[in-house]
Amino acid sequence: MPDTKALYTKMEKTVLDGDIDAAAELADESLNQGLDPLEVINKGYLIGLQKVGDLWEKGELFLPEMVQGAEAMKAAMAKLQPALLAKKESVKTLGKVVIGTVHGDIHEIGKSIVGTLLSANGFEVVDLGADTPNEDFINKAKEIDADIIGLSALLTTTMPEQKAIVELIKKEGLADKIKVIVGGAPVSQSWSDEIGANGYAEDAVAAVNLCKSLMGT
Ligand code: B1M
Repeated sequence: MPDTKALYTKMEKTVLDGDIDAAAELADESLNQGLDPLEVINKGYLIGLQKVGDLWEKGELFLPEMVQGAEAMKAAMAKLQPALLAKKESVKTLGKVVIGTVHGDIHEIGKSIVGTLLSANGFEVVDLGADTPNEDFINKAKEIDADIIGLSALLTTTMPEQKAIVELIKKEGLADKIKVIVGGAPVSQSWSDEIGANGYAEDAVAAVNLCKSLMGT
């Protein structure tokens, strides 16, 4: 019986060390062992990334090391994402979602996990990437006739972009048609209420449940 806990600890360390090759190799190993990719992300790599952020905040780690840790996390994600999508539960499209990280914010890992999990659960997802101009969300949503716009923000300084986009949607008279959900580490339910978004999700699983409930599924 493989020692899963030891594997998660090794994964955590690859992110702390910024070891891209080892992170990818361990992701392969976990897939070979048949482990759940979401659990692997949450219990392995993400713990490492959390620690990287904490150490950086304390000044015990420098920005290039935080970048390297994120690159290791992304290398693992590249291996695990196809496995997450392969678990697709529904053949019917539950709704169309345009997702991205807001303007001025280059954090993309959480948004990508949310987008992947939405796809895996039957949503049609267009991921606009990070640092996305506000109008791009609206234009893409109009173009594909989206039901939901998902806005990720990881910086307190970029949260106001979420508010600006909610206002833009109202100004364009699209609020009855397009729902807006918000998320990201500094975001909260009270912020969502304050800016008039249609919902807040704490993590990717909650985002799937929120989108399902907004679609009445
Ligand atoms: Co930056 N960074 N970073 N960073 N970074 C944070 C966010 C920070 C908290 C670190 C810290 O101080 N401890 C801090 C923000 C402080 C604040 O404003 N509150 C910070 C800072 C300050 C910065 C810079 C300004 C640093 C600098 O240059 N001086 C700079 C900003 C650049 C910019 O964007 N303009 C910067 C840069 C970077 C890197 C490039 C090095 C890298 C990002 C690489 C990349 O994404 N390609 C990076 C990283 C890796 C982090 C930490 C360590 C990890 C973020 C992450 O990916 N977490 C982070 C510290 C931390 O969070 N502990 C930090 C993992 C991810 C899965 O979680 O994104 O929260 P998260 O997503 C979750 C949920 O939030 C939720 O579901 C996800 C899955 O569970 N969720 C949603 C997210 N989006 C959602 C959308 C939804 C619903 C749910 O609906 C649409």
